[in-house]
Amino acid sequence: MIRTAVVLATTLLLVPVTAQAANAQAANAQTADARAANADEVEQIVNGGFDNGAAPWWASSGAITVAGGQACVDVPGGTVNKWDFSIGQNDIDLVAGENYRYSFTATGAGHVVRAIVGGSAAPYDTYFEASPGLTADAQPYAYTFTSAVTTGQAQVAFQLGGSPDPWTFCVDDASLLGGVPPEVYVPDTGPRVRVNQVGYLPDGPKKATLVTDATTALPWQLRNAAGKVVKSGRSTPRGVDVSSGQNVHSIDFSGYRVRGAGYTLVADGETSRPFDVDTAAYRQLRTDSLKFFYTQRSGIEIREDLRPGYARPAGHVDVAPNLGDGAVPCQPGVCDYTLDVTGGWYDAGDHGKYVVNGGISVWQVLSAYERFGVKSELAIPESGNATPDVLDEVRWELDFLLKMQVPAGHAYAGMAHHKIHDAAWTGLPLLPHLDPQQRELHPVSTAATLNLAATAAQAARVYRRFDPAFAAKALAAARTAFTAARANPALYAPESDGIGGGAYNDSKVDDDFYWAAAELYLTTGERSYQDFLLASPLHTADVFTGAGAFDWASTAAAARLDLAVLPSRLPGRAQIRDSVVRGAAHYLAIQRNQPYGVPYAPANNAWDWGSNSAVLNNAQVLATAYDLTGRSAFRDAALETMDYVLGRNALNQSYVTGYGEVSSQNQHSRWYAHELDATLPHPPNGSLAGGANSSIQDPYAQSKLTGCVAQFCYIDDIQSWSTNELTINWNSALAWMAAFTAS
Ligand code: 9MR
Repeated sequence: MIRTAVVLATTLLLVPVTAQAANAQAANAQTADARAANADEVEQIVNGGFDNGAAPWWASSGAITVAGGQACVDVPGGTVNKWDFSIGQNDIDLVAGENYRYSFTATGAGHVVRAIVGGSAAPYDTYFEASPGLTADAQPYAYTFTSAVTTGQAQVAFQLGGSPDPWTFCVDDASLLGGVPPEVYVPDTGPRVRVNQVGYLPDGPKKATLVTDATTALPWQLRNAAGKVVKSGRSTPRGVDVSSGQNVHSIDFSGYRVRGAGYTLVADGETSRPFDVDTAAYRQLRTDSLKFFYTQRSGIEIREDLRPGYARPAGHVDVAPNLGDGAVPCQPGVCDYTLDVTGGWYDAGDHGKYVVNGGISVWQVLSAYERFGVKSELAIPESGNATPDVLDEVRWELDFLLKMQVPAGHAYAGMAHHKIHDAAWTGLPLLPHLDPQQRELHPVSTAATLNLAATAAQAARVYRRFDPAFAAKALAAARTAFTAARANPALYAPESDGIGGGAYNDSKVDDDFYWAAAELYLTTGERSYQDFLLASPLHTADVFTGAGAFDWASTAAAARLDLAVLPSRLPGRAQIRDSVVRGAAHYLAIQRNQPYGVPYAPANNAWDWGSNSAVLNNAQVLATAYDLTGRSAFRDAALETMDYVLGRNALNQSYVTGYGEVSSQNQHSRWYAHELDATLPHPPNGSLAGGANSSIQDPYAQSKLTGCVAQFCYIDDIQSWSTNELTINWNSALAWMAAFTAS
């Protein structure tokens, strides 16, 4: 009966399960009755108690058996996606901004089900989802969320597919109660003294942030692992920090330089999480952040001996149920050929491969190589050959990018397809080799073509020493791509093309033209590319005005950094260098204003999707200015940025898996889906989470974080794809800055 469900849900949510709770049940029942009588809380599900047979519930196939007041279905084995078999109910009303409590009792030993509230017709948007692991006994489950939509056509459904073997699912007391009070999610942020939980460089800046109500300076003490006070001082009150809404002080113990582990900082009666004063962890982070890319590889098995715990069969190599990337057709009507686009890196937690995002990632890792000569041993299949591991790793992606170029003899020859991914979004978890979806090439785009031109030109320069034939092939492809882009300068990937994969829409390509011309010029020294880039209005523009200096969509700063740093005979080098230094000064000023030491302050305090990469990319500008000027203020500012990423932040957690006492470990990924399936691993150490995102586009984050202030708009849950995904372009930023810090 529905009323029973209300009582159960209320009891479970508000009162710990104790004897007291049982005694309180009658009182709660009265409260629930009173609320129902006030009509504040309205049940949206019909016959959720299955007291009147099964209608209006439906199942994908087969009968719903109702016995003993609960409903059961036989779930067939051998399906792949969760939604391949469902039981649900349609015609549910939702009102935007209203809070709902979704609760049910379910049985299904060992099976993780996807319980959703979503659209009942294409495109089947998900408004809320949870993935409870069921047991052999009936257990109650309850969740509260805020609807982002108003509709009369929602559905509640239990998606039960994806098991190789048949099993039985039973459900009772299904309830979707509207008008409930919002659930206030309070993150566990631990001690109020916020530090870089990994460590500070012995000769680097050492700053911390204290969250306190105090408005006057407070004493602090630095303690070593034995608890002995080794330094002390007084904090600096900073007022209310906009990025967190907290009243904070800053603490500076840069003068302390003695190497060691297990230090803590004590202030206002709180003891920070422990940290090192050392460089060793950064050498490891440089390696781990680069090792990330091997486990993102498509088209090759991941070897157990190279990545213990992360082995998996090759993904998308034409072995069932994969349809494979060996001969991928275009979306209907887009082209009449197929391409072999095997290989490359999966972009993120999805199975898509995107040229624009591949481009900036390749550029940044190769840039780290060009700047630092990274020689890390990455334990990849190619280790031990004559080429540095980092270049072998990037080659895996470059070969894929080259395959995305339209061959001669076809329409748009020389242009690059924007992306290749599944026709429809796949669910979680789903290992790459188990993806059954049709793969499709999407139309060519100017942005993708210029990403190919820029990175292939850069590759021609970097790989010349190791593989002249590949370098020549890459340069030819880059030239062809640049010419093709000039002939087709306005083919834009649209925002609407986001089904089954990300859109990566980009209709501003003057930056990509500038970047491609710059890389072609730096590699060839040729006059035509020089003339083109000098004529670009971007060449003399301030390209460091964005909240983040560059990203997959905005690449002018990538060009500017390379033109400033790499040798060339380009006229006006001094002005180019000055522009980078001025850009860095801008981010330095922002950082000094931020009590958490982050060189990032977006307009309206609206932190962007993947803010951690914006933060780290800005640090790359700071680090480059240090290279150009030798000014320690820039070096320290770049180093201090790592503090934010590694724990000196409002949530008191590191965003890099395995680094720091508390770190992100449930990033959104279809194969590092430990949170959903205990037999799968967490992401490997050195994986960066996207980070705080004020727009919280995913339903899970919305259910927990609605109303959040900037830094608090993050949750370490696999369902939160808008705050907690991992991607190649975010890890490339981490790798660059880890290399800088380690050097
Ligand atoms: O990183 C991308 C972010 O800048 C965009 O705002 C967002 C929405 O278009 O997409 C992000 O990229 C995702 C991509 O579309 C698909 N793979 C996962 C990426 C990270 O979430």
